[in-house]
Order: sequence, then structure tokens, then C-alpha cells
Amino acid sequence: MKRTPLLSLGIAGLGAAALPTSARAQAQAPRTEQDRPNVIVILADDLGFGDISCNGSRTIATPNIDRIAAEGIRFTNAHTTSSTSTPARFGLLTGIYPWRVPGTGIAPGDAGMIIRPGTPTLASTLRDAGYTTGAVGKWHLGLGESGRQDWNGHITPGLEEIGFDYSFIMAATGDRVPCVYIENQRVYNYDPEAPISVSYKENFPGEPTGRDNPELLRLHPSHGHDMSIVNGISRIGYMKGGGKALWKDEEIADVITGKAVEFIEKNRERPFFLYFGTNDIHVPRVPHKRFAGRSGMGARGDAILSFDWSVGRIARVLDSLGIADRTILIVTSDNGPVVDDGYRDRAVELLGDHRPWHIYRGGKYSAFEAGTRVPFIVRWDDGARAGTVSGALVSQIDLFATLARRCGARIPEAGAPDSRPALAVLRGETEQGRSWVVEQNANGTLSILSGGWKYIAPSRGAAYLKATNTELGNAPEPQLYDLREDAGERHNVAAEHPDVVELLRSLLDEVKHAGGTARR
Ligand code: NG6
Ligand code: CA
Repeated sequence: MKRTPLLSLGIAGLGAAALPTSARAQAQAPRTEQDRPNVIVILADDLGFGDISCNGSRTIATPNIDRIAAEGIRFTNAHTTSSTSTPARFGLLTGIYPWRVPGTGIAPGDAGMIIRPGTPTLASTLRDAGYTTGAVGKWHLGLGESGRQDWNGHITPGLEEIGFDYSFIMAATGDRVPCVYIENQRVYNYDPEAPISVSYKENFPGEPTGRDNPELLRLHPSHGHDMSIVNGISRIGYMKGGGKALWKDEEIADVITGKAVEFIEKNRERPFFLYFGTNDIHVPRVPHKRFAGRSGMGARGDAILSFDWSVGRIARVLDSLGIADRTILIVTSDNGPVVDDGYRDRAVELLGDHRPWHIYRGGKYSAFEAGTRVPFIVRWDDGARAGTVSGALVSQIDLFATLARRCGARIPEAGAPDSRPALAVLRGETEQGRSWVVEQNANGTLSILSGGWKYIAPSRGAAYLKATNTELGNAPEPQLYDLREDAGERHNVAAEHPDVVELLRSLLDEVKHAGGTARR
């Protein structure tokens, strides 16, 4: 508490972010063909900092993820922009803080395309630089026009319009309809005998629901999730039809990992970018039978093993194709962990000594650290600093500018206004990370981390989400935590450090008013 690190921050800290994008683009040296590594981002869903053994967990074994960490750089102070999925993914793919853009909250399954065509994305930027780009797995950023998608035809605008040459996706989440895969903007395995209708307003006449027909369920909701029944599991939203196109939850990891592998194999000869969002470990957690019961902590732990398997499968295909030394592999998570997220899958009862949150407070949805401090591992194509552990402050918001720089891609003038290149940091050459990181919780409360402090802005949001047993981090008064002394955010020291509160409040204000869409 005898520190004055903030004195060097403030406007100076913000300066680099305000650098015009044209200046950033000019700083990029031209690259040769060999100097364009492949990029794979594996984005887990709801995987907590404490859910992987390389982050210190002794209650679960994740050997495949640990291997990537041993061959790469493992970050211990890395943050997503948001403690829920849609905004976190929006930030990662656009380099724009989601709180700048209305409509980036948790999306229903019939949300329209949230990244409007014309917005530069990491995919479009790499595609413009000659990369073949693909997105596989969980999407959750909307598709087509809100509520008016033709699920029986071509859905547009889709991923092609925002930079992906290939896509094989789940529209939203495992627990939201429509429960079908969508390949290149058409339902995969489409069944003409069972045309698809989707509604987030009302049920279709005669269709069973979890609420009215619990006898049809093999997995029961604990809260919400009582609408249409697909594969014996009730979901959020109503759907009718689908027939043979409907997914089987226990096969999702195999199907999407298989499609990711196919994409890699097909594009092995040219530079590619693959964004692979796993369904694991989101609810409903119904892992394949080869993982069921294996973790000893129920479906949630089994889903972690399934996720670890997916990472291993991707790593092994890079080995067998001989392209690991031409590929940057990133493993991270969209937001922090939750144990009961709406199904009675016994995750709470069987958790035992496992601590998905590690030492941190809160969890998914929260402004506290467990919500946004996520696993983050980068294995470089050239093997840079293999096995390093870095405590540098980093954010997923910087992946866009950093990868663009490394891959010789030019960010369009208005692109990725909040993203800054952090190559030396992400390559483990320095621990001088960001001077600040901004993040948001489920109801949009903003926090800023800087100089070992964390300030959570006052908010009228609920303090506690009872259904998931999560402290959301909202409070009507300002909160200040000294993360170096109090990583668990137990003691609000705002009253003792009004000067720090004021500095961080004004820094946050400055970030809010600088850059972003306002500069477009
Ligand atoms: C919540 C869901 C939760 C999960 C979350 C999104 C209920 C009661 N809860 O609204 O189960 O789907 O949204 O999770 O419906 S995320 O990781 O995709 O952001
Ligand atoms: Ca998530």
C-alpha cells in the first residue's frame, strides 16, 4: 500500500491507445510468404483460471493444455473484456470494447448479426493479407436479421460478410435454440422433411416444453432452460423441426473438433486463421461417453477433460502435418467459471475441492477477478520463450492488433480502435504489459485495473446472482481493491485511498471518451 505506480499513468498510459491507426499500420514491416504464420485461437467457454492443471489445479488433469503451456507462454494476469460470452467474443474479434456498442449483451439464438458487415474484424484483416479464414464451433454473435432468419435457406449476413471464408458454427450456445450446426450459412445436414422454425417469443402449438413435459427430460433445468426440448434436454427459446439436422450434445466436441481439423488439413499449404470456439465447458454439459464419469467431479469436470482433448487433437494434427513451427496457437476462455449455470448436472454436489475460480472472487457474470481473469496461453510458431510464465497485464482486446502485426496484415483505418499491438509482451520478452485494462460484468458495470489496483465503478446492478451463486461485484459506492495484497478482493479500500479512486475513475472516463467508435 506504500506504492505510487499510478503517477506514471493517466494520460500517458492512454497515449499509445490514441495513436492513429494509420500510424500503427505504417509501423508494420512488409512480410514475406514464409513470415506469415498460421493462427489458431481456441476459445473455451466458461473455463475458469483454476480449471487447468498448469494454472495450479491439483484436482483436474489437463495434460494437453499443459503441454501447450510448456511449449509456449502462460499468462497469469490475462483478461477478457467481459465476463459473458457475446461481448467477450465481440471484443476479441473486432478490437472494439463491447460497451461502446449497444446490443452486444448475451445474445438470444435468433439475434441478428451483431458485428455489422463493414466492421473490420481480425478475420477480415487477415483475409485481406492473404490468409484463408475459418470459424468453427460456438458463435454467439448473431446471424442474419434479428428474428427474421430463414433457417431453411441461406442466412445472411453471415460470417462470410465479416471476413470468414469458411464457417461451421452453432448459432448461439448449447443451451439456446436452434440446436443445429450451420455450415457456410446453411443448416448442416438439412432435413427437408423437418423444416425449422425458431421463436424467442412463444412456443409452437403442440410442441413439448421442459416446463410442461418434464417427464420427457433426461437432464432437468435448475433455473431457466425450460422451453423447447431437443435431445431430451430443454433449452432457452422455442424451435420446431430440424429432424436429422439436430445436434446430439454428446457428439458436439467430436463434430466441431473434426471440422476444425478438416479446415487445418485442407489449408495446410497456405497461411490460415482458425477461430475455434468450443462448446465445452458451457451448459448443458453432456460430454461424450469416453469422458463421462472420468473426472470424478461430474459433468463439469468431464467437460474440462473433453475440452483438453480438443486442444490435444488440434496440437497433434499440427504435429502430424509438420506445421506446428508455422502456427501460433492460443488457448483462452471467453469468461470465467460458473458451476450451476441452469441444469441439475450435479456439478455443485460433486465439485469437491476443485476451485474453478482459483483464488479469485466472483465468477462468470461478475466484475470481480474470477469473471474476467482467464486462462491464456500462447505458443509461438518459432517456439519463443517456451515454458515461460508471464505476470504481465494483458487483454484479449490486443489480440487483433498483435496478430495483425505479427502476420503482416494492415489494419484498416477505422479498424480495431481499442486494440494495441503487444508483440513483445505476448512473446514473453517483457513483463511490461498494458498500463491498464478495462472490463465489464454481465450488467455492464466497468472496472479498470492499473498499477496493481482495481477500481469497480459504482453501479445499481444486483450484488448477487442467486441462481448461479455468484457475487456480481456491483455496489452503489466505488470499490477499490489492492490486488497485490488482496487478490481475492476482500477489502474495499476506496475510503483509505480517495486519490487512487479519483485517478482510476478519471482514467476510466478518459478511456470511455477516447477512441472507439467515436473516432470512426
Ligand atoms: C444466461 C443463461 C445461462 C447461459 C448464459 C450465457 C439462464 C437462466 N441462464 O442467461 O445458462 O446460457 O446466459 O452464457 O437462461 S455465455 O457464456 O454464453 O455468456
Ligand atoms: Ca461463456
